[in-house]
Amino acid sequence: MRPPVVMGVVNVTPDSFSDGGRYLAAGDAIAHGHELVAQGAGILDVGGESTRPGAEPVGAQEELRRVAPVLEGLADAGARLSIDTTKARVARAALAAGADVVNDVSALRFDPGLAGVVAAADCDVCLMHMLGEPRTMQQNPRYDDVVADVKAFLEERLAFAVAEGIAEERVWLDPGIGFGKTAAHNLELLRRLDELVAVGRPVVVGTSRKSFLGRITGREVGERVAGTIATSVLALERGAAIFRVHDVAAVVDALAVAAATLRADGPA
Ligand code: PMM
Repeated sequence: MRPPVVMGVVNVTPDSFSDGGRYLAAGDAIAHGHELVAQGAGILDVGGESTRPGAEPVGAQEELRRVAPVLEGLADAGARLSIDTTKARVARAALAAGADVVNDVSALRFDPGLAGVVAAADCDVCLMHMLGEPRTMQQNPRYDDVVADVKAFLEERLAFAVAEGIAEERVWLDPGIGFGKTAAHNLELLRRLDELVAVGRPVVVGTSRKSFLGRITGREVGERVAGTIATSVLALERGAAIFRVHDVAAVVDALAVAAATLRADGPA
């Protein structure tokens, strides 16, 4: 098993569900990114558009105004930089500013130009499952079999990416926890994550502070680190490779212990 990689979240948005508005000033976002690297993040995921349920879309110009100075300020932070965007224009500028991962919650569905940008840059790309779009995705989501449906979607998007000239080795897959899913759907995806891992690409999981953890524990958004850890450790055991979280220090420790236990080669 490869060591788990933690992707720390740097949201430069006024309205993200757990940290909206906290790091809207570039200087605050850059300082936060450095702090997450010090805590053990191997990747920083910088985003300028909220994808919370019901969120209104943001234009490319405003998104770039938010993320460009932050990417530049984090270029030498000591972690890989990922740009969380669905837009070709934002991705192209972010890659020029030092990002080398494109994290697209639409899995190359929203902007027909994005696949070409990724192919030309030969960078890594995370393709995430979402039912529909953020404005409407939580309105009565339904599946025949959520795991089979998500797997079929991700396989189709992987084939699309390859047909567009993206190397298969560059693609990461993500079930999109909370994106058009009930709490029961999220739990089933985590329980059967090995079925997505079986596709053969690195699997990214983002449970961090999400509302289904609040449904189970009764905790507010800032108090869901224990739930984030429980789900991350179980996802590791089922083969997840990359963990997108806000509470980096706690999750890094939890995953280090879990990984050592699974490998049975921890400290003597
Ligand atoms: N979740 C959010 C945003 N981007 N990207 C990936 N690949 N996976 C996720 O689960 C994911 C994501 C929403 O969380 P945030 O508003 O706290 O960033």
